[in-house]
Amino acid sequence: MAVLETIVVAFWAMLPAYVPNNAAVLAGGGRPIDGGRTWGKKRVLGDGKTWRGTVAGILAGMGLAGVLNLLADDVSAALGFDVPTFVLPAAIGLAAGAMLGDILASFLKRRTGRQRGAMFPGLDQLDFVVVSLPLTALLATEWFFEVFTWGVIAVVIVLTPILHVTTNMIAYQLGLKNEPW
Ligand code: CTP
Ligand code: K
Ligand code: MG
Repeated sequence: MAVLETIVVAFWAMLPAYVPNNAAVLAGGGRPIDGGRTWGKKRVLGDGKTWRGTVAGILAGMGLAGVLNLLADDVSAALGFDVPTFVLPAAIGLAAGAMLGDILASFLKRRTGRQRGAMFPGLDQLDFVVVSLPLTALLATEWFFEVFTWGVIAVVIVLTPILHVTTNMIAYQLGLKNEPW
């Protein structure tokens, strides 16, 4: 695979995992998942992980996978190489895995004494990849190994932190997010 093709395929395949976090920021609010409960005097997850944000994030990621499926033929024809379409278990794995990774990251942040919104470099940028890729490999094994070649995985690991930092800075500048990370 050519380098540009690898980058485009990686970005396309990861879009259903990228969008949930941003959708959660827009939709978040209401009842926190942990219901305000603490563990060892610290919140289990904190007020930044809500049911509304999580459900909206998963639906946004899965919805986007559906839209990309509709566009795939035209985009592939225009680019001269195939972008992948998403089978349902892959869409679920990418979207739900992204939200689950973010939730697990908050769990770790609270256990290490970080308040809601505190920075955790590395974890903040890759939490959703660490869970969404293995979950997708589990739920849609054949699809996963067809799309996520080593080259694509390498691009994802490099591209994701860059995109994450950029989108969060934009969301912060627009007043949608409380912190620029
Ligand atoms: N959000 C949500 N539900 C989620 C994830 C995010 O409602 N599952 C919303 C919350 O309003 C949250 C905002 O999106 O404050 C930003 O998300 P994030 O940066 O992940 O949360 P933080 O507030 O920084 O909290 P934490 O320290 O736990 O990451
Ligand atoms: K986060
Ligand atoms: Mg945050």
